[in-house]
Amino acid sequence: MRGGTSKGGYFLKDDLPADVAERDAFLLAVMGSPDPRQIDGMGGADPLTSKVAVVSRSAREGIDVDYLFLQVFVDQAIVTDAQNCGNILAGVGPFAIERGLIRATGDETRVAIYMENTGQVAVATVQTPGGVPTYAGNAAIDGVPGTHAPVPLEFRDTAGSSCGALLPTDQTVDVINGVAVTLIDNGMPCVVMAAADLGITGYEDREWLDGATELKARIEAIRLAVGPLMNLGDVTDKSVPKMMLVAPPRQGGAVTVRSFIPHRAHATIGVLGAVSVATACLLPGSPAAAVAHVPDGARKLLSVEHPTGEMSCVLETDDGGAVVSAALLRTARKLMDGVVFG
Ligand code: NQM
Repeated sequence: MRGGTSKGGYFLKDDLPADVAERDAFLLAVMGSPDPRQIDGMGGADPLTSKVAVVSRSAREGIDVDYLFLQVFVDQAIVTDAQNCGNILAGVGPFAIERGLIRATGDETRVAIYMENTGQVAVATVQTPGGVPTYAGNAAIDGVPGTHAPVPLEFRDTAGSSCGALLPTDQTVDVINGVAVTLIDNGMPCVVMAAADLGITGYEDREWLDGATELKARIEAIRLAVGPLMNLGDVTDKSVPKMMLVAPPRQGGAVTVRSFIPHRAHATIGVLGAVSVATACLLPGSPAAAVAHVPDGARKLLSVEHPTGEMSCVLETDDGGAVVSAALLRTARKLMDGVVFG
């Protein structure tokens, strides 16, 4: 399925080996990793198309399904559950209905999803006219051609999803290797820094960023240094934290972002990555706040501009200005249904 601007294999948990090492070996073979071209598998030779959702009926109170996200590295034999994925999340509701894990409840079905990677809950609303998921509709998201059925996603209490606190160092700004950064986790561990401080404009395209060897080495050095500070330990073989380079908006939005996830530039931006960057924009004195245009009011629409458009995040804040919930629009599409061989 395509979920948001990513694509992956969606599996029923019971269809996969229970043993983690066996499961991971199978998934590497399914995707064709490790190989930069993933020629012997289903992966698309890009971290954004080498993803897996493992879905099961939930035994948790008030929750419909459990979702475990797995990132299958393209060119290394690594399968990691150290990150969540809000784009792949968009396909979980329709998949669960298609596979009979839950029943549609009318023309729209709200699906409560427990995200096992971070122990948090998201609610997805799936279009189910006549009790059947539909993928056709009028919703457009940047980074995906055409229009599809809307899949709104709502998140609550995502602060500290993997790092234990919104600001794991308790500070809005840390200086790492001479660069001012905000270490933040509002659903996704992120390092937010001014693109200008890394010597770029922040408006470069993905191809240019992927070819910027020296810039990438500098960013990776910062990433490895902050891993332990963010309670993530040694992040050498992990796909977090995500590295977010921010600049002033150019299309009337709130902020512009170029993200490294972490070794390739993102074609758009991750869902929870965008929530985390948007949250950083609300922190006075942070590198993001210095470039962002933040609207007034407790309910804020922040348009996060990325290499191929924008992603709109609706953030609800409390009296103290802390973000209590986030909502975003995604779409998803079933691409094929069948048997894959590992
Ligand atoms: O941040 C890519 C994606 C993601 C993650 C990544 C995501 C999120 O776009 O919630 O969606 O950051 O590796 O699929």
